[in-house]
Amino acid sequence: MDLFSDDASLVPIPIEDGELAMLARMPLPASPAQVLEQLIQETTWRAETIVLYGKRFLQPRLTAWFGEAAYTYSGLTLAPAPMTPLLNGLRSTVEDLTGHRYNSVLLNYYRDGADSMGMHSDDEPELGPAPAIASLSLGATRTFVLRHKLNKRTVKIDLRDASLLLMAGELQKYWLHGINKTAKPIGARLNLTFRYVA
Ligand SMILES: O=C(O)CCC(=O)C(=O)O
Ligand SMILES: [Mn+2]
Repeated sequence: MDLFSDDASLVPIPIEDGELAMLARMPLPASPAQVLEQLIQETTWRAETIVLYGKRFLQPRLTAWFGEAAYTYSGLTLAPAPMTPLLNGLRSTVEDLTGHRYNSVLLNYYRDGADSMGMHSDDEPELGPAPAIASLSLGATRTFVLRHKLNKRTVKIDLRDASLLLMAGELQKYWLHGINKTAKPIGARLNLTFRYVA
């Protein structure tokens, strides 16, 4: 499958029961490495505790939530920070490229291959029934895994430096997604998911 295009338009990725589209390299205000470094430096990162089966665990990654409203997921409420000029600029490029509006962004910082995100859907009620979620990746390539909730089919997509992935339609209703750990010696990765929270 050819997911790469020279112009700045997203290429649809054929998938049943949802919509996916990808831009191999999103235009950025500086080099991807510079944007990654600035975001890592200027963000107040949090190591959140989650409760699973009555036990407390530290999430295997660092996070930060920017936008107007607080956000609740997995029983965790993230207090919002105002968007920085850099994040506002990225948001406006992502809005132009995807044709959707976003008022919030969740930053996930995967420090190395031991950091991960469990399989989940972004299906919180405040995102609406068919949310458009735009995911910008910076740094080390990680494999984005999708698993269909009914037919259990698995789709894997490499999310490379500066790539933009749009999840839309009924994708969150029918599919789980996540980032597995990897034993490969890899560096840091940042992922920014732009969302519209009602
Ligand atoms: O890191 C990624 O690519 C996935 C992030 C994600 O699924 C989320 O923030 O909900
Ligand atoms: Mn997600």
